[in-house]
Amino acid sequence: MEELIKKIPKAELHLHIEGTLEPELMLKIAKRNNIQLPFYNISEVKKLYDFNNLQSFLDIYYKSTNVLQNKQDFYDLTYSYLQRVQLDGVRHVEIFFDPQSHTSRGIAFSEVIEGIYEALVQGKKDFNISFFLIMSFLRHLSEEDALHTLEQSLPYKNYIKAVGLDSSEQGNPPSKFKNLFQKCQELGFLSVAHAGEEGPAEYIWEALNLLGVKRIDHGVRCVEDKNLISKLIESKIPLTVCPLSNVKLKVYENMKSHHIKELFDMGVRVTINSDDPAYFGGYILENYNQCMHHLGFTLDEMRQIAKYSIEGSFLSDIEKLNLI
Ligand code: ES4
Ligand code: ZN
Repeated sequence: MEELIKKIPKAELHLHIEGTLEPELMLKIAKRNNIQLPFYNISEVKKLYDFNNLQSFLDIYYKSTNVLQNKQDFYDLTYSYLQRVQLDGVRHVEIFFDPQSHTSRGIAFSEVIEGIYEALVQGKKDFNISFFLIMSFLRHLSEEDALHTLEQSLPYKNYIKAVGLDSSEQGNPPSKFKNLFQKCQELGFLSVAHAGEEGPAEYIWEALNLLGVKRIDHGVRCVEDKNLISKLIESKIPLTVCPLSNVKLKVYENMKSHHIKELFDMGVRVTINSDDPAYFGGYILENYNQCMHHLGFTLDEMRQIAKYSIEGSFLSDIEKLNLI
Protein backbone atom coordinates (compact mmCIF):
# COMPACT_ATOMS: atom_id res chain seq x y z
CA MET A 1 0.00 0.00 0.00
CA GLU A 2 2.77 2.42 0.92
CA GLU A 3 4.40 1.72 -2.43
CA LEU A 4 1.14 2.72 -4.13
CA ILE A 5 0.85 5.96 -2.17
CA LYS A 6 4.44 6.73 -2.99
CA LYS A 7 3.75 6.51 -6.73
CA ILE A 8 0.92 9.07 -6.68
CA PRO A 9 2.17 12.38 -8.11
CA LYS A 10 2.03 14.97 -5.34
CA ALA A 11 2.74 18.63 -4.71
CA GLU A 12 4.10 19.83 -1.39
CA LEU A 13 2.47 23.19 -0.64
CA HIS A 14 3.41 23.76 3.00
CA LEU A 15 7.10 23.34 3.69
CA HIS A 16 9.47 25.69 5.51
CA ILE A 17 12.89 25.14 4.00
CA GLU A 18 14.53 26.02 7.33
CA GLY A 19 12.43 23.21 8.84
CA THR A 20 14.21 20.62 6.71
CA LEU A 21 17.52 21.12 8.53
CA GLU A 22 18.30 17.60 9.75
CA PRO A 23 20.53 17.33 12.85
CA GLU A 24 23.28 15.69 10.75
CA LEU A 25 23.43 18.64 8.35
CA MET A 26 23.12 21.13 11.22
CA LEU A 27 26.21 19.68 12.90
CA LYS A 28 28.11 19.54 9.61
CA ILE A 29 27.33 23.18 8.74
CA ALA A 30 28.07 24.36 12.31
CA LYS A 31 31.47 22.70 12.09
CA ARG A 32 32.47 24.27 8.78
CA ASN A 33 31.25 27.70 9.98
CA ASN A 34 33.11 27.36 13.29
CA ILE A 35 29.92 27.70 15.31
CA GLN A 36 29.77 26.28 18.83
CA LEU A 37 26.49 24.45 19.48
CA PRO A 38 25.22 23.55 22.97
CA PHE A 39 25.14 19.85 21.96
CA TYR A 40 27.61 17.43 20.42
CA ASN A 41 25.73 14.64 18.79
CA ILE A 42 22.55 13.81 16.95
CA SER A 43 20.78 12.03 19.78
CA GLU A 44 21.31 15.03 22.06
CA VAL A 45 19.75 17.26 19.41
CA LYS A 46 16.77 14.96 18.91
CA LYS A 47 16.06 14.90 22.66
CA LEU A 48 15.25 18.62 22.40
CA TYR A 49 12.50 17.93 19.85
CA ASP A 50 9.74 17.41 22.37
CA PHE A 51 7.38 20.37 22.09
CA ASN A 52 4.41 21.67 24.13
CA ASN A 53 3.07 24.11 21.57
CA LEU A 54 4.06 26.23 18.56
CA GLN A 55 6.18 28.69 20.57
CA SER A 56 8.28 26.01 22.28
CA PHE A 57 9.10 24.65 18.81
CA LEU A 58 9.85 28.08 17.30
CA ASP A 59 12.33 28.86 20.12
CA ILE A 60 14.45 25.83 19.18
CA TYR A 61 13.88 26.20 15.44
CA TYR A 62 15.18 29.78 15.30
CA LYS A 63 18.28 28.78 17.31
CA SER A 64 19.09 25.91 14.96
CA THR A 65 18.55 28.18 11.97
CA ASN A 66 21.45 30.32 13.18
CA VAL A 67 23.98 27.82 11.80
CA LEU A 68 22.94 28.84 8.27
CA GLN A 69 25.31 31.62 7.26
CA ASN A 70 26.13 31.65 3.58
CA LYS A 71 24.87 30.77 0.13
CA GLN A 72 26.39 27.29 0.20
CA ASP A 73 24.54 26.47 3.45
CA PHE A 74 21.19 27.46 1.93
CA TYR A 75 22.03 25.54 -1.23
CA ASP A 76 22.91 22.36 0.69
CA LEU A 77 19.79 22.66 2.84
CA THR A 78 17.50 22.96 -0.17
CA TYR A 79 19.21 20.38 -2.35
CA SER A 80 19.10 17.82 0.51
CA TYR A 81 15.35 18.36 0.86
CA LEU A 82 14.73 17.78 -2.87
CA GLN A 83 16.95 14.71 -2.88
CA ARG A 84 14.89 13.35 0.01
CA VAL A 85 11.39 14.02 -1.36
CA GLN A 86 11.97 12.73 -4.86
CA LEU A 87 11.70 9.36 -3.06
CA ASP A 88 8.18 10.32 -1.84
CA GLY A 89 6.67 10.91 -5.28
CA VAL A 90 6.85 14.70 -5.03
CA ARG A 91 6.66 16.33 -8.47
CA HIS A 92 6.20 19.98 -7.51
CA VAL A 93 7.06 22.07 -4.42
CA GLU A 94 6.05 25.52 -3.22
CA ILE A 95 8.58 26.30 -0.54
CA PHE A 96 8.47 28.91 2.22
CA PHE A 97 11.58 30.76 3.24
CA ASP A 98 11.76 33.24 6.14
CA PRO A 99 14.21 35.99 5.11
CA GLN A 100 13.76 37.93 8.36
CA SER A 101 15.12 35.10 10.49
CA HIS A 102 18.39 35.48 8.54
CA THR A 103 18.64 39.19 7.73
CA SER A 104 17.98 39.98 11.42
CA ARG A 105 21.27 38.14 12.15
CA GLY A 106 23.20 40.10 9.57
CA ILE A 107 22.99 37.55 6.74
CA ALA A 108 22.48 39.22 3.34
CA PHE A 109 19.13 38.61 1.61
CA SER A 110 21.09 37.70 -1.54
CA GLU A 111 22.97 34.83 0.18
CA VAL A 112 19.70 33.31 1.35
CA ILE A 113 17.68 33.53 -1.84
CA GLU A 114 20.47 32.75 -4.28
CA GLY A 115 21.44 29.60 -2.36
CA ILE A 116 17.87 28.35 -2.21
CA TYR A 117 17.04 29.28 -5.79
CA GLU A 118 20.13 27.72 -7.34
CA ALA A 119 19.43 24.45 -5.53
CA LEU A 120 15.83 24.49 -6.79
CA VAL A 121 17.06 24.98 -10.37
CA GLN A 122 19.53 22.12 -10.00
CA GLY A 123 16.85 19.96 -8.34
CA LYS A 124 14.54 20.51 -11.29
CA LYS A 125 17.27 19.20 -13.61
CA ASP A 126 18.29 16.28 -11.40
CA PHE A 127 14.92 15.12 -10.01
CA ASN A 128 12.33 16.67 -12.32
CA ILE A 129 10.68 18.52 -9.42
CA SER A 130 9.20 21.88 -10.44
CA PHE A 131 9.06 24.69 -7.90
CA PHE A 132 7.87 28.06 -6.71
CA LEU A 133 9.25 30.11 -3.82
CA ILE A 134 6.99 31.74 -1.22
CA MET A 135 8.56 34.53 0.82
CA SER A 136 7.06 34.30 4.28
CA PHE A 137 6.91 37.17 6.77
CA LEU A 138 7.34 36.66 10.51
CA ARG A 139 4.11 37.76 12.16
CA HIS A 140 5.65 38.33 15.61
CA LEU A 141 7.62 41.22 14.03
CA SER A 142 6.08 44.53 12.92
CA GLU A 143 4.42 45.28 9.60
CA GLU A 144 7.13 47.88 9.07
CA ASP A 145 9.86 45.25 9.38
CA ALA A 146 8.04 43.12 6.80
CA LEU A 147 7.74 46.11 4.44
CA HIS A 148 11.49 46.61 4.71
CA THR A 149 12.01 42.93 3.81
CA LEU A 150 9.69 43.36 0.84
CA GLU A 151 11.91 46.21 -0.38
CA GLN A 152 14.99 44.01 -0.07
CA SER A 153 13.32 41.28 -2.11
CA LEU A 154 12.49 43.47 -5.11
CA PRO A 155 15.75 42.80 -7.03
CA TYR A 156 14.72 39.12 -6.84
CA LYS A 157 11.06 39.65 -7.65
CA ASN A 158 11.16 37.13 -10.50
CA TYR A 159 12.34 34.41 -8.13
CA ILE A 160 9.30 34.77 -5.88
CA LYS A 161 5.78 33.62 -6.77
CA ALA A 162 3.88 34.40 -3.58
CA VAL A 163 4.12 35.76 -0.06
CA GLY A 164 3.07 34.11 3.20
CA LEU A 165 2.71 34.73 6.91
CA ASP A 166 4.10 32.46 9.63
CA SER A 167 5.58 32.26 13.17
CA SER A 168 3.69 32.90 16.47
CA GLU A 169 0.01 33.07 15.55
CA GLN A 170 -1.86 33.95 18.73
CA GLY A 171 -1.98 37.72 19.27
CA ASN A 172 -0.64 38.39 15.75
CA PRO A 173 -3.76 38.36 13.57
CA PRO A 174 -3.70 38.70 9.78
CA SER A 175 -5.24 42.20 10.15
CA LYS A 176 -1.84 43.38 11.46
CA PHE A 177 -0.47 42.91 7.89
CA LYS A 178 -3.30 44.29 5.77
CA ASN A 179 -1.24 47.12 4.21
CA LEU A 180 1.69 44.81 3.51
CA PHE A 181 -0.43 42.26 1.69
CA GLN A 182 -2.19 45.02 -0.26
CA LYS A 183 1.21 46.21 -1.45
CA CYS A 184 2.33 42.66 -2.30
CA GLN A 185 -0.81 42.17 -4.37
CA GLU A 186 -0.15 45.40 -6.27
CA LEU A 187 3.34 44.13 -7.02
CA GLY A 188 1.84 40.96 -8.52
CA PHE A 189 2.57 38.44 -5.77
CA LEU A 190 -0.01 35.78 -4.93
CA SER A 191 -0.56 35.21 -1.20
CA VAL A 192 -1.15 32.55 1.44
CA ALA A 193 -1.14 32.74 5.25
CA HIS A 194 -0.88 30.46 8.24
CA ALA A 195 -4.21 30.77 10.04
CA GLY A 196 -6.26 28.61 12.36
CA GLU A 197 -3.34 26.45 13.51
CA GLU A 198 -3.39 27.69 17.12
CA GLY A 199 -5.33 30.87 16.41
CA PRO A 200 -9.13 31.08 16.15
CA ALA A 201 -11.37 30.62 13.09
CA GLU A 202 -11.68 34.42 13.01
CA TYR A 203 -8.06 34.62 11.83
CA ILE A 204 -8.97 32.44 8.83
CA TRP A 205 -11.76 34.88 7.92
CA GLU A 206 -9.28 37.75 8.22
CA ALA A 207 -6.74 36.01 5.99
CA LEU A 208 -9.42 35.49 3.33
CA ASN A 209 -11.16 38.87 3.58
CA LEU A 210 -8.31 41.25 4.46
CA LEU A 211 -5.26 39.59 2.90
CA GLY A 212 -6.89 37.99 -0.15
CA VAL A 213 -5.08 34.67 0.27
CA LYS A 214 -5.42 31.85 -2.27
CA ARG A 215 -4.80 29.09 0.30
CA ILE A 216 -4.91 28.76 4.07
CA ASP A 217 -1.91 27.13 5.75
CA HIS A 218 -3.10 24.69 8.44
CA GLY A 219 -6.63 26.10 8.87
CA VAL A 220 -7.79 23.17 10.99
CA ARG A 221 -9.63 25.38 13.48
CA CYS A 222 -12.20 26.11 10.73
CA VAL A 223 -14.05 23.14 12.28
CA GLU A 224 -15.28 25.60 14.93
CA ASP A 225 -17.24 27.68 12.40
CA LYS A 226 -19.87 26.12 10.10
CA ASN A 227 -20.17 29.25 7.95
CA LEU A 228 -16.45 29.24 7.39
CA ILE A 229 -16.50 25.60 6.33
CA SER A 230 -19.23 26.44 3.78
CA LYS A 231 -17.14 29.35 2.53
CA LEU A 232 -14.05 27.13 2.07
CA ILE A 233 -16.08 24.53 0.19
CA GLU A 234 -17.81 27.03 -2.10
CA SER A 235 -14.69 29.05 -2.86
CA LYS A 236 -12.55 25.89 -3.30
CA ILE A 237 -9.86 27.47 -1.11
CA PRO A 238 -7.43 24.67 -0.19
CA LEU A 239 -6.14 24.04 3.32
CA THR A 240 -2.49 22.98 3.50
CA VAL A 241 -2.80 20.62 6.45
CA CYS A 242 0.27 19.21 8.23
CA PRO A 243 -0.92 16.26 10.34
CA LEU A 244 2.35 15.20 12.00
CA SER A 245 3.15 18.84 12.80
CA ASN A 246 -0.25 19.24 14.46
CA VAL A 247 0.38 16.24 16.71
CA LYS A 248 3.96 17.27 17.58
CA LEU A 249 2.83 20.81 18.48
CA LYS A 250 -0.18 19.48 20.40
CA VAL A 251 -2.85 21.04 18.21
CA TYR A 252 -4.21 17.46 18.36
CA GLU A 253 -3.48 14.87 21.01
CA ASN A 254 -2.86 12.14 18.44
CA MET A 255 -3.41 11.26 14.77
CA LYS A 256 -6.72 9.53 15.46
CA SER A 257 -8.26 12.75 16.79
CA HIS A 258 -7.20 14.83 13.76
CA HIS A 259 -10.06 16.46 11.81
CA ILE A 260 -8.63 16.12 8.31
CA LYS A 261 -10.90 13.21 7.39
CA GLU A 262 -14.09 14.99 8.55
CA LEU A 263 -13.08 18.06 6.55
CA PHE A 264 -12.34 15.93 3.48
CA ASP A 265 -15.71 14.15 3.79
CA MET A 266 -17.50 17.51 3.94
CA GLY A 267 -15.83 18.54 0.67
CA VAL A 268 -13.09 20.89 1.91
CA ARG A 269 -10.03 20.77 -0.35
CA VAL A 270 -7.53 19.50 2.21
CA THR A 271 -3.95 18.73 1.19
CA ILE A 272 -1.28 16.81 3.12
CA ASN A 273 2.12 18.40 3.79
CA SER A 274 5.08 18.11 6.15
CA ASP A 275 5.66 21.69 7.47
CA ASP A 276 9.06 21.21 9.22
CA PRO A 277 9.88 17.56 8.55
CA ALA A 278 13.27 17.52 10.28
CA TYR A 279 11.51 18.40 13.54
CA PHE A 280 8.13 16.69 13.29
CA GLY A 281 9.02 13.07 12.59
CA GLY A 282 8.38 12.61 8.90
CA TYR A 283 8.42 13.87 5.34
CA ILE A 284 5.34 14.16 3.13
CA LEU A 285 4.91 10.45 2.41
CA GLU A 286 4.98 9.64 6.12
CA ASN A 287 2.19 12.19 6.59
CA TYR A 288 0.14 10.48 3.84
CA ASN A 289 0.84 7.03 5.32
CA GLN A 290 -0.16 7.99 8.84
CA CYS A 291 -3.37 9.61 7.64
CA MET A 292 -4.25 6.45 5.78
CA HIS A 293 -3.34 4.22 8.70
CA HIS A 294 -5.01 6.18 11.53
CA LEU A 295 -7.94 7.90 9.84
CA GLY A 296 -9.28 5.31 7.42
CA PHE A 297 -8.74 7.08 4.12
CA THR A 298 -9.03 4.77 1.12
CA LEU A 299 -6.38 4.72 -1.59
CA ASP A 300 -8.74 6.56 -3.94
CA GLU A 301 -9.26 9.25 -1.30
CA MET A 302 -5.50 9.63 -0.97
CA ARG A 303 -5.36 10.04 -4.76
CA GLN A 304 -8.01 12.75 -4.48
CA ILE A 305 -5.99 14.59 -1.83
CA ALA A 306 -2.87 14.44 -4.01
CA LYS A 307 -4.97 15.78 -6.89
CA TYR A 308 -6.12 18.66 -4.67
CA SER A 309 -2.47 19.43 -3.98
CA ILE A 310 -1.70 19.80 -7.67
CA GLU A 311 -4.94 21.69 -8.40
CA GLY A 312 -4.30 23.96 -5.41
CA SER A 313 -0.76 24.78 -6.55
CA PHE A 314 0.21 27.96 -8.40
CA LEU A 315 1.11 26.07 -11.59
CA SER A 316 -0.70 26.97 -14.82
CA ASP A 317 -3.64 24.80 -15.93
CA ILE A 318 -1.49 23.10 -18.57
CA GLU A 319 1.27 22.36 -16.07
CA LYS A 320 -1.30 20.91 -13.66
CA LEU A 321 -2.75 18.66 -16.36
CA ASN A 322 0.72 17.37 -17.13
CA LEU A 323 1.13 16.23 -13.52
CA ILE A 324 -2.28 14.72 -12.73
C1 ES4 B 1 5.87 26.96 11.55
CL1 ES4 B 1 4.35 24.89 12.30
C2 ES4 B 1 4.64 26.56 12.03
N1 ES4 B 1 3.69 27.44 12.32
C3 ES4 B 1 3.95 28.73 12.14
N2 ES4 B 1 5.12 29.19 11.69
C4 ES4 B 1 6.07 28.30 11.41
N3 ES4 B 1 7.32 28.48 10.94
C5 ES4 B 1 7.87 27.28 10.82
N4 ES4 B 1 7.00 26.34 11.19
ZN1 ZN C 1 3.99 26.08 8.60
